[in-house]
Amino acid sequence: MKTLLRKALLVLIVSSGCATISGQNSTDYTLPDPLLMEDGREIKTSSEWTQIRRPEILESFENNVYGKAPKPSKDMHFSILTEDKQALGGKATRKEVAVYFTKSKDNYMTVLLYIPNQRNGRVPIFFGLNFDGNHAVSKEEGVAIVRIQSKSSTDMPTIPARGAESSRWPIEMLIENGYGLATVYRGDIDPDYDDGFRNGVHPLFYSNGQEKPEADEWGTVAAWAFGLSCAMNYFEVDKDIDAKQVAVIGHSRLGKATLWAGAIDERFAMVISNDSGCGGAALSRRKIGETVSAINKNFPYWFCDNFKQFNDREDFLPVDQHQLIALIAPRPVYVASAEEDQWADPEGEFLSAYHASPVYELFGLKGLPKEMPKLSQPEMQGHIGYHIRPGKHDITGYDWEQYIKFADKFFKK
Ligand code: GTR
Repeated sequence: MKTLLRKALLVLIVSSGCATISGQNSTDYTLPDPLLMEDGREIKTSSEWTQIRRPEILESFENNVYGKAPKPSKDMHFSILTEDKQALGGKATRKEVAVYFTKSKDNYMTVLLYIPNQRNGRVPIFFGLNFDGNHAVSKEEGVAIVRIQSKSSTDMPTIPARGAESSRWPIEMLIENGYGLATVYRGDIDPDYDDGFRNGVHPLFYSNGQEKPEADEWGTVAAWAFGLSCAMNYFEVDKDIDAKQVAVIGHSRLGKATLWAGAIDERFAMVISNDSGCGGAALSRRKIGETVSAINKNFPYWFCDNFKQFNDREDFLPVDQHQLIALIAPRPVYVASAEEDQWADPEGEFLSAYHASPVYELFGLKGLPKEMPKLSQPEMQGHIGYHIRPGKHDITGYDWEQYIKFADKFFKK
């Protein structure tokens, strides 16, 4: 009965193009309308969206949330470090590729790649950052243990065991389904602790005399997104990879970086957010679970400094996260939640994907229906997919099964 009442209380009023949502769980809020230009005019066509509204929203996210980042450098270059054509018992070719961020050989990230040996031509790939090092993704001895970063500026790094993160990366399942997998250790791009931006990629791009990013310049999430784009430059020259079929995927904080990478870099053909929560798929204005002030307090280096102006002032944010998802249109996007992951606000993740739908509809595509899918009932009929599964904050085999089904729809027509 209580749930019914709560549901009945969740009313959606569409007034002058803005959705005002009220419910028992969250305070009332009004979402900024993706289809209203800053001068108040309404967007009516997909070309108006692409030419006018999309750049407005993108710029606002850059200035207020993630910060501006450089484009991958023209001096970027690559080298194949290792190649094993008989990986996974002969099912795959495994490569490790150094992606140098600039002309220098000093700063690079290592892309670990698995390509199915049974293939006709280039293959679509799933690509995502990992938490603990490439050797933690795969149990194979041949994978190098890269420079694992410490968890803070004072701790000594501890090296996770080989395969420690392998439950999150079902490499064989992907290979059997005809997909390649590419992954990079987040710490290769920017270590995940606050060191005043002295390490990682930021200093490589400072202007003369600059010591840290400006208030509207990139934090760590944007740096990770930058790394994802750099890897994309490599995929474009690898003859085994179909660079037009790269699904970028990320869990949690890396899901935030993934959505942002998908928004700024339209070369990513599909974007998948797994439990990305605050600063990812979840609507900030709901203030449920992790809030803007909580995330800025605990991780002051993830977003740009300007984002801190919205601590406890979410309603003043010129954007909200449904617009981040809308920036991915018309490319397919998938948002997933876990029931016990209340910190990431599953309903807020769903609502944000749902409120991106009008932009997909401009392109004549289907977004999400209004009703939040029930547990373990994935919705993927349109270009926006969503599921919520039982269990904790994690990325599981069940999540991957849905992502493969969704990718099959678009990549294996
Ligand atoms: C939490 C953080 C979340 C999420 C998560 C993770 O501590 O509050 O925003 O990113 O970490 O990355 O696992």
